[in-house]
This record gives sequence, C-alpha cells and structure tokens, in this order.
Amino acid sequence: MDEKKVIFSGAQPSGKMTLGNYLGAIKNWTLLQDEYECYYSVVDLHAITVPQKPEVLRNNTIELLAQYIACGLDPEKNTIFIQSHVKEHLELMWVLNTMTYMGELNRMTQFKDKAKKSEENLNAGLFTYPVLMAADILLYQADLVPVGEDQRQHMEIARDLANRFNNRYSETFTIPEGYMPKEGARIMSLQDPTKKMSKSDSDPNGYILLADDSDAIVKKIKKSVTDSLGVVKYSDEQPGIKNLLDICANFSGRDPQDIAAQYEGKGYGAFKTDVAEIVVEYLRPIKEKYDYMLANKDYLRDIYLAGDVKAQEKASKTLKAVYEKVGFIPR
Ligand code: ATP
Ligand code: LTN
Repeated sequence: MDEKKVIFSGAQPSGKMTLGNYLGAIKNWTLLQDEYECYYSVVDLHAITVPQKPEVLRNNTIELLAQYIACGLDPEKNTIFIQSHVKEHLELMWVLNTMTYMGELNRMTQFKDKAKKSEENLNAGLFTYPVLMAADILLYQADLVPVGEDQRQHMEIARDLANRFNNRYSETFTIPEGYMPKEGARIMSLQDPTKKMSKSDSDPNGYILLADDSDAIVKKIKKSVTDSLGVVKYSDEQPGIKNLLDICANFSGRDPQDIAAQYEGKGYGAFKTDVAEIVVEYLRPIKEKYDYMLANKDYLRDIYLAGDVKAQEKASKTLKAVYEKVGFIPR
C-alpha cells in the first residue's frame, strides 16, 4: 500500500473565522482530506503573540474547532487537535530557534505589520512566530501546507530550516511545500481593499465572519468600499470590485471576468445585492452546522482529545530523532 502524503495546517484562535480564512485555506483543507494524511491544528500558541483575554481565547479555541468541522473537515479522516496540547511543538521550536538567523526573521512582512500595530507590546514571540510555524510543519513531516498567500514568506523559512537541519546533521525532515488556491488566496478587507481581510481587524465591517447572520453579511457587502468608476470590471485599478468578484467567482465556480460581463450597464448596487445573496446562501449550511456543533461541546472535546493523542504520537517520533541528531543524551 502506498503511504499517503502528509498535510499540516492551522489557524489561530485570534477571533472567529473570516471569509478570507475559508477561501484562502480551510476550503482547500476540506478538498484535500481524502487523499492525504492530514493534521489540522488550532494554533493557540501562535495566538498569544498578540494580547488575548484568557476567557476569550478559550472560547475562540473551541469555536474555531467547531468551525473546522462545520466547514466540512471530517474528524474521522483528519487529526484535528490543539497546538498547546502537544508540547513537542515548543521543544522543536527551541532547537530551530538556535538555527534561525535574526536577519531572516527581520525580513518578515507579517512581523513588520504586526510590530507597527503593537508598538507597546513588541514581544519576542511575535518575532520568532515563523520558527514556531516551521516546527508545527516539520514535526509532522508534512509534504504540503495549504495556506493563504500571506504565508508565503513563512513557508520559505520552514523550507530553509528543514534544509539547514538536514545539511548540518543528516536527512531528517521532509521539505514542505505551500499550497495556495488560484483564486481566493488573498481576500481583501471590505473597508480597505489594499489590506488583507483579517479576523483581528478592529473594524468588523472589514471582514465577513462565517458565523455572521444573513443581515450582517448583506449590510457589510453593501457598505463595502468600491470606487467612483461605476463599472463592474475585473481590474487592479478597482481593488474593491475585484475583491467582490473574486469572492463571487470562488463561491459560484465561475470565471470572474464572465461574472463582470454580466453587469455591463448596471451599477454597483445590483452587483452587491447578488454577491451578498451568493455569500449568504453558500454560508447558510456552514452556519447551521456550526450552531449545532457549539451546542455539542462534549463531542468537540472528544474530537480534540483523540486528535491530541494521534498528533503527539507522530510529533514525538520526529522530536526523538532530532534530539538524537543534535547530541542530547536520551533519558
Ligand atoms: P490574524 O488576523 O489574527 O493575523 P488571520 O485571520 O490573518 O489572523 P490565521 O488564522 O492565522 O490568520 O490564518 C489561517 C489561514 O487563513 C492561513 O492559511 C492564512 O494564510 C489564511 N488567510 C488569512 N487571511 C486571509 C485572507 N484575507 N485571504 C486568504 N487567506 C487568508
Ligand atoms: N501563521 C499561520 C498559522 C499557522 C500555520 C502553521 C499555518 C501557524 N502554524 C503551520 C500552516 C502551518 C497564519 O495563518 N497566520
């Protein structure tokens, strides 16, 4: 029997899941779950690189897990777990930290962006965030990492660290590859289409949450920032309209240019009404399943407890090999 290739990915419980998270990453997770051995984590250790209220973090963690399932991840097929429950992530991170150059972390655009936003809390965790992400991926010997476009630089570091370790010691890690969707890899904020849609945005009108009700979705799309040209065209000069076309194309499986052609001679109002309807209808079953999952917290607990054990089994094997190669005496 051919061994399945391995996938690892994760999302931070730093808020509720947005349309960007779904189209950029989670949708692909669900599409790949049959062909790969998949590990999907709620990466709570990453979330605390920005301040979190403990109660809120706990809720977000469970809610994100519920959303994974609501989006279609099958807990029987995938290992779904909570990052902080598998201590190996932190242990491998330490080893990789000692092999990561300050210069390469300094180049990370996510760090620069987040540093600007949190000048009063410029902590070391924010700086070494990509090293923890590399540890996540390498522990599971992942071949493929389905993520959005914003994670490209972090994927490069993970690959560089894997190669660096393999060259310094001997073949240990699989070299992972990022897997980004053709459309939807970078969904933009509805309020500022030059910025990515982000669940930790301070303006809730900038993002659509999978848990938003229909009224909220319609309002946010109607209020979305466009331009004064008044023509629905798929063009870089109209980033707001382009973003709505991308969303629409992704949900309807149609070509964005074809959709644009349909609105010739019509204004933005009609276009926005249709986009809102497509989004609401697509998200309806996800939202229903999500509400159901949240009413079944014991089931969610069973899922992550089983996932934690399976994840740790795999992670501990890799870590043991790493410790030996580095020269630590086994206990
Ligand atoms: P935060 O706002 O707290 O930084 P986030 O929503 O940007 O969080 P994560 O939870 O860390 O990001 O991301 C989960 C996945 O969603 C990642 O693979 C990321 O690349 C993807 N993703 C996040 N935002 C977008 C977006 N706007 N468009 C496409 N993919 C996205
Ligand atoms: N940094 C990612 C979340 C993340 C991740 C990972 C994604 C943490 N560890 C490992 C893929 C693989 C982000 O989306 N901000």
